[in-house]
Amino acid sequence: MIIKYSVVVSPSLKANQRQVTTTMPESTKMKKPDVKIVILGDMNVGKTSLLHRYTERKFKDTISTVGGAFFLKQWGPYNISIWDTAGREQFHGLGSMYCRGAAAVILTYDVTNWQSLAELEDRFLSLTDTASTDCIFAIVGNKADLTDPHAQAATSGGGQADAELGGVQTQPLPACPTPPASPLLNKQVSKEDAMALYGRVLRYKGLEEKTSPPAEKMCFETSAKTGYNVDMLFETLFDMVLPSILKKRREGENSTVDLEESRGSKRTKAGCCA
Ligand SMILES: Nc1nc2c(ncn2[C@@H]2O[C@H](COP(=O)(O)OP(=O)(O)O)[C@@H](O)[C@H]2O)c(=O)[nH]1
Ligand SMILES: [Mg+2]
Repeated sequence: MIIKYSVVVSPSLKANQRQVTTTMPESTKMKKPDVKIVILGDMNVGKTSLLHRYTERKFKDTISTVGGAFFLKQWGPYNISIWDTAGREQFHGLGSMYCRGAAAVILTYDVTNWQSLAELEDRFLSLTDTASTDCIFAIVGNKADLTDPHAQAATSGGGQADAELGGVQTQPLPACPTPPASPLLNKQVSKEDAMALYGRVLRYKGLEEKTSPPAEKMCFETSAKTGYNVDMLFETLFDMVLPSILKKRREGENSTVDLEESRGSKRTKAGCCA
C-alpha cells in the first residue's frame, strides 16, 4: 500500500525561509515511518517522475515539481518513507534536514546530460552528511529510454501504454520494438562513469569497497517514462534497508524507559530523580 503525503511550499518566501507543511489524511496519521529513503539530484533529471511511476504506475510529461511529496510504502510489516525534493533543489534550498537519518539515498542523474552526473558530486553529495552512518547509496541514470532501445520497452512499473491510457492495461509491449519508438539521443553518461562515481561516493563516506554493496548492484539505469528498472530500483533498496529498520527497532527497545521503575524512584525538589 502506498500513501501520498503532500508537502506545501510557500513560493512567496525566500528559499532559506521556505516553510514546508506536511498534510496527511486523518486515517493515516498514526502510521509512523520505520525508515527514510531520499531521492536527490539536479532539477529535471526525473526524480518526481520516478516516484510517480513507482507509486502511481504512470508517467506524465508535465508533472508539478514545486509542492512535492513524500510517500509511505508498506513493505512487509514495515513503513518506508520515500522523500522527494519538492522542487527545492533548483533554489539550492535543500538543507541538512532533508537527508537527516536517511537509510538510503538515491543519487539521480540524466543519462543524456553529463553535467547532471557532475552535479551529484559537486552539489548533492555533501547533503548526505546527515544521513545514517550505515546509509546505502544507489546511483540512478534516468531517461534511459532516450538512449537505449531495450529501455524503450517497459519491463516493470507499468508501461507506456499505462501512461497514455490512464492506467488501463492493454496488450503487453514487444520485448524490443523495431524500429525504436523515437530516435535515440547521444548517451553522455555510461554505466562505467556511474560506477566510478559510486566508488568515489564510498570513499567520500569513508566506506570500504570490500564490505559495501557492489557497484554493479547499486548502479541502475532507469526510465520513468517506460517503467524500465523502476520497480527493481525501489524494491532492491527496500530489501536492503530492512536490516537498518531492525537495528533501529532494537535500539529503540534498548532505550525504552521502564515506567514502573521511574514511578518508584523519588523526586528531588528540582524535579530530578534521586
Ligand atoms: N524521456 C524521458 N523523460 C523523462 C523521464 N523522466 C522524466 N522525464 C521528463 O523530464 C522532465 C523532468 O522530470 P521531473 O520528474 O519533473 O524531474 P525532477 O525535477 O528531477 O523531479 C519532465 O518533462 C519529464 O516528463 C524519463 O524516464 N524519460
Ligand atoms: Mg521534482
